[in-house]
Amino acid sequence: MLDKKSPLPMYYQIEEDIKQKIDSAIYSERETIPSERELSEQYEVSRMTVRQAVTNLVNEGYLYREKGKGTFVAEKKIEQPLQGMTSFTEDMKQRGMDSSSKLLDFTIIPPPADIKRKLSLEEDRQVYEIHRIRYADHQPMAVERTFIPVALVPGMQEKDVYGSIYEYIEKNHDYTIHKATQMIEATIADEEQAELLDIVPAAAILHIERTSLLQDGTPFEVVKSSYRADRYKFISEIHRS
Ligand code: 16G
Repeated sequence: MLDKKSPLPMYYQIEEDIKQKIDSAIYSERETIPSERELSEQYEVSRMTVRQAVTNLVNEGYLYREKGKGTFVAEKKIEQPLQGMTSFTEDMKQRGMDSSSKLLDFTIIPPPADIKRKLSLEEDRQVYEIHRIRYADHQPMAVERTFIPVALVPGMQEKDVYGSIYEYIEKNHDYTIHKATQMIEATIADEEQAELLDIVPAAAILHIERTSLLQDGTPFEVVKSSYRADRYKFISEIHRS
């Protein structure tokens, strides 16, 4: 129950109480929470106070509203550490989730100028352009556009990229994947991305671009991906001393 004498505002105490109920699965993921009327009776506060708490939790991604249906508990975001250079397949495996991909396109093209530069390619070199939707437990998490020099990985075919590209490269060539630089930027989904990711247009997405190197310093991929911001958060550990 709320502490009416506390200096903490009522709406804040309600938020904390609802968060605690989500954590302890009293309110389960994808299920509705009680209505505003029920909550205001339960906490003995006005509906406006309840609405403020619920709106804050919606804005923070703990809850979501569906028109005419009510307010639901959001699924917990996947926490992705920004250490260690892992593949999507490895990340999902570590979490005990099932990973899969849908191949949207697999072509060989002359690289666009920025890709050519990032992959340090000479004239007339071609790249694979691989466009995939990545799923975790059958839910779309990201769309990825991967560019890999054909000369580095000759003979790669569509069937080789349904699973892990990193596994394919390391198993079929004498390569060790070493490190990458990665940029993360906030954007909103356009119509196409929204459809592929099963989110509403203009929903928040995280645009990530990775350029990866082999052990000998050769750049072997540039990946442009769009991750669902409602399902992903990136965590980094930082040290001061
Ligand atoms: C991750 C990487 C992506 C890489 C892919 C390989 C990020 C943001 N992206 O999705 O750059 O190409 O893994 O995954 O982490 P795979 O080996 O399962 O195909």
